[in-house]
Amino acid sequence: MSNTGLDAETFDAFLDTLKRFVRERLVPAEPRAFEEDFVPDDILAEMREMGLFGLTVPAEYGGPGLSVDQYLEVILEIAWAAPAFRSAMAISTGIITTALTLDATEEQKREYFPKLLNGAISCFCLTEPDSGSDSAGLKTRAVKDGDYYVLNGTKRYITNGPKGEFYLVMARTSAENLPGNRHVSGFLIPAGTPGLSVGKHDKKMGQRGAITGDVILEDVRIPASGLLGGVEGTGFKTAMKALDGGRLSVAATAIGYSRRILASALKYATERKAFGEPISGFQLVQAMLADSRIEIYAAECMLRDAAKAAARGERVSTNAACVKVFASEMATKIADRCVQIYGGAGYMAEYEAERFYRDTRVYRIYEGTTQILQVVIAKSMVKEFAAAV
Ligand code: COS
Repeated sequence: MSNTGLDAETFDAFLDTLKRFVRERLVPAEPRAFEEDFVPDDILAEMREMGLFGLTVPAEYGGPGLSVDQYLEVILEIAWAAPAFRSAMAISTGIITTALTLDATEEQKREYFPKLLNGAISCFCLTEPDSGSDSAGLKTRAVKDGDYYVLNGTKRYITNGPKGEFYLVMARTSAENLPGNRHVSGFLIPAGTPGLSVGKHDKKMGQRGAITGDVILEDVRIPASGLLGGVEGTGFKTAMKALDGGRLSVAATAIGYSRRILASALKYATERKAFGEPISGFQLVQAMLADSRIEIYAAECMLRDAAKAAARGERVSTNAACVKVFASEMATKIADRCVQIYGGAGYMAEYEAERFYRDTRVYRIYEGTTQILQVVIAKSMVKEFAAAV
């Protein structure tokens, strides 16, 4: 992602258009996205038309080159709609573009950035059946064979897996674990490569339409030019750097969706009457509304602070982890309060409060669980302390 981004006027105009698009096109399309378990084709075409998949492609490769802080404002807006829409585009604009920008060869950038600008759905394949938090423990193997690599393994819970147009696959290029996790390398693999197949859409607790699934590699033979950056052993660091940005994006998603959830709770509270008056007049309901507003404001401040630092080119691993933990934990609390404010109706599937409750739960899990991120934060605190004494 660029450090400068679009000029303020152009960006503000784009954000206004996007806000309208989210409310007028995405929100009304939610029932269809749930029914089809993916973004409906016509909406996907409109998202591509708006260039949403290539927003962060750097200007020197023909993209608008949004800066990190601008990009996160986009995510805050998209996340007002059901997660399906953000999920389809944000792997391309987030983790994938970051990984390509930071670590791809020139040839890879020239091959893959145009695909993103054309709206390619992409996938980041790190997690496996036996490795989630312990991402360096992956088993997928890439073995060099002349000018080729041959990959074998299974990737699990891969966002957009069943619909990917290309995949960034993390695999081990050494059977043994190496210091600094240098046994992990990244590979760019187009869909349709023989031996690469995808599983069914996973059945999940929530987030209907935001699809995940297995990506299976059976003797997938790719030219050595598919090795990310052309160097073995750099994949883990690429993944971690890309995940720093990914965590900011998940935080923005959790905040954007929390705004929607709170708006829904507030509307219901002003309409629903009990004891002869709207329940928004009762102080215990007001406390739930107010606490939610306070937390959203705090999370927005954290996000914008970390985003500005990232846009200045600073490493934000610790603060990205802080805001991801805070915003994801917050979103589940706000969704819980929303159910409480809806009361009996909140437990019924026909009201949106029930869906919000299920949808938000995963924010505390994916792209780093709260517990792994606590480890990341504490480790960096100890390191800073040791360096200071
Ligand atoms: N930016 C740049 N470099 C980073 C980095 C970051 N954010 N995080 C780690 N590194 C580097 C380290 O500096 C180290 O390099 P050196 O050997 O040159 O010093 C190397 O990567 C190994 O780092 P570390 O020793 O911290 O790795 P660990 O094996 O201890 O793993 C955790 C760290 C557990 C934090 C990591 O595996 C992790 O984040 N797991 C969660 C993964 C995840 O989010 N999965 C969700 C699925 S992806 S959708």
